[in-house]
Order: sequence, then C-alpha cells, then structure tokens
Amino acid sequence: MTNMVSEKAKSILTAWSRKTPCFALMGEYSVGKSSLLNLLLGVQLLPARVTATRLPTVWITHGETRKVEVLDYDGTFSSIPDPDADLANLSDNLVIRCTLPSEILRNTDIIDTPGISDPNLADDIVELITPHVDFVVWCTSASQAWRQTETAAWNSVSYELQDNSLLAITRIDLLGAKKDVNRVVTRCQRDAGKSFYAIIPISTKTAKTGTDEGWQDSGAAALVSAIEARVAASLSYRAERREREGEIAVAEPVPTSVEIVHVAGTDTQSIEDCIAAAIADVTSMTSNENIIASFDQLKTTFIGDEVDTDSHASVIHELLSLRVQDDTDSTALNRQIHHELKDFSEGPWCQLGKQK
Ligand SMILES: Nc1nc2c(ncn2[C@@H]2O[C@H](COP(=O)(O)OP(=O)(O)OP(=O)(O)O)[C@@H](O)[C@H]2O)c(=O)[nH]1
Ligand SMILES: [Mg+2]
Repeated sequence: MTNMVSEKAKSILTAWSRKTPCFALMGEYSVGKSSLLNLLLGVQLLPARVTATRLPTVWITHGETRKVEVLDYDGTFSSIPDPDADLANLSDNLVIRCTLPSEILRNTDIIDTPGISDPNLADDIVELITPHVDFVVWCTSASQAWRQTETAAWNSVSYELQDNSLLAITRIDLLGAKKDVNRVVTRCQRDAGKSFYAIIPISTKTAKTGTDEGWQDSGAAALVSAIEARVAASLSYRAERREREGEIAVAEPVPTSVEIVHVAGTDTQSIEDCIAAAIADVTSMTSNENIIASFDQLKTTFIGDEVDTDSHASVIHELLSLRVQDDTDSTALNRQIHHELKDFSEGPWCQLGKQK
C-alpha cells in the first residue's frame, strides 16, 4: 500500500502533523480502538463492530464546525458536502479527515487506524502513520494481550516513539476479576514494559455507564490523564524544537522573499509577492490582532484564487491555520509564522507545483 501513496499525499500528512501534536490509536483488529476513540471524543464518530471494519485511517482534528474531507492515494484532497456522511462509503480513500468540536481535540489531533490483521498490513500502517505522530496508544485486547505479532509490528517503530507511547490493555471487563486484570498487567509490564512509557488497563464498556465511579474503575480516568500528560510533553518538545530552530534562524538573514516553484496556470508572481509581504509584515508587528488580520488576509488571497484547485486551497488553509490564542506571545508567534511560511514555500506547495 505505502508504495502506492504519492509524495504529494505524504507531504499533506506532514503538513497536518506539523500543525499540532497528534497521536494514533493502533493495534490489531477488533481490539476496541474505535470504541476508545468514540469515548475520548464524547461522540459516536466511528462504527465499532464485532467484525473487522473496512475504514481507512481516520485523522480527527479540532474545529467548531463538523467537516469531512478525504485524501486520496494520489494526493487529491476534497470535501464531502454532507458532514454526516456514512464514513464507510469513503473506504477507497487513503485517509478520511474529520473536523469536530470535541474538547480533547483542542490540544491534539487523534488518528484512528484500521485494525492490523496481517504482518504486511502492519508494516504499511506503521510506515504511513508513525512518522507523523508524537506518540501512539497501542491497544491490545485483555483476553489475548500482547501477542507475538504485536511485538513484531511494534519493534519496527523508532525507540523514541516507543518511549513516548502508551499501551492500553482494552476490554478488561471481559476478564471479570480484578486479580485477573492485575495478572495481565504484570505480564504485559514484563514483556512490553520497556518499550512503552506506561501501560494502562481500560474498559470502554464500563466507562460508558456514565457514573463517576465507572469512569474511575474502568481505567478511563487514568488513560485520559496519561494521554493529557503525553500531549503536554509533546507540546513542550515541539516548543523546544522550534526554539532551537529559531536560534538557528536568528543567525541567518531574515528572508525577504520566498522562492516558489512555478505552478502552471497560476499567477505565481502575486502569490510570491503576497508571501514576501506577509513575512515583512509579521516581523514588524507587535500586536496579535494585526498578525491575525494579516494572516486572515493571506488565507483569503490564496483561497480566493480562482485558478486554485480544492486540494491546493485546503493544503494552504491547513498550513496557515495557526490556532492563535489571545494571550499568545507575539515574538513566539512571529517565529512560528516564519516557520510556517518557510515550510509552506519548501513543502507541499512545491509538490503541488511539480505534479501539476
Ligand atoms: N466487552 C467489551 N467489548 C468492547 C470494548 N471495547 C470494544 N468492544 C467491542 O469490541 C468490538 C470491536 O470494537 P471496535 O472498537 O470496532 O474495535 P477496533 O479495534 O476499532 O476494530 P477494527 O477497526 O475493525 O480493527 C465491538 O464489538 C465492540 O463493541 C470493551 O471495553 N468491552
Ligand atoms: Mg476501528
């Protein structure tokens, strides 16, 4: 599968992953990944079925209005007009992208992956998704926890990612007695403890009873706090990385113009001017309000471009949609905008231009 994935599609995934921390729910089929996702989101977004689902990877991100978009293997990115469309009908795509107003998505994107049912597929999913995530929540079913096939798939992941990831032992209600749960946790700790940040047992079924007690006893409370802590760690890691890159950038001359690969049929000059002006603008701005206004104008300029394709506009929109808070430090924001624009000029935009 991965060799069928175009460079353009990969660069769009990279652009999404740069925006905000993200983690993936991974594991073998029918272990309860989608049930866990629905629990975290607080809505029944995905079908949770007894038989293995055929859905592709679903990438969920925050937005006030519900939206569904699809990314094809060739990198075509398009909107689905009905936001309540049955996702099962979109299974021919590489990735379904859903925008939802769920609280948990304010700080992180979540990726639900199709269940891994054979080692070859495992390689494909791992190769496609893991380069884009800050951590993984690997789901293993309590009744057959941490099988050899799972060890094999997990071993292909980088040590750094392993160290940041969580192992969720799912469906613990099926074990019944607490001592049986403890036994499975101890065994997983012994066999997999070294390759995960933490191991947490959970039953989404018990969590769904709606009581505070159910939420605690099910393990949902512990898993949610572990996820929140991992997201916080990812945010500071990303900030440190930007800081490091920022320091390097300060030593270099501030860019005054950005080179854009020619896109057949578009007025590249005006786009280039626009980016150069935006870069010049943000460096001289001190107020967040001005920066936001300039950014909005930039977005409108690109998206309002008549010759723009849908996928083109969406990539630009994604790249330029920084989530700006009122109390954002404007120096840090300036730096971030610089990085976004630089990434933009070197990344998917070029790919789009080359492949037209
Ligand atoms: N008893 C019990 N059943 C669960 C729990 N979580 C999920 N299930 C059931 O397990 C089955 C598979 O759940 P899904 O959430 O679809 O699992 P999945 O890993 O997303 O499956 P695929 O996407 O097909 O790989 C469904 O019948 C769920 O109702 C749980 O905590 N307890
Ligand atoms: Mg599923």
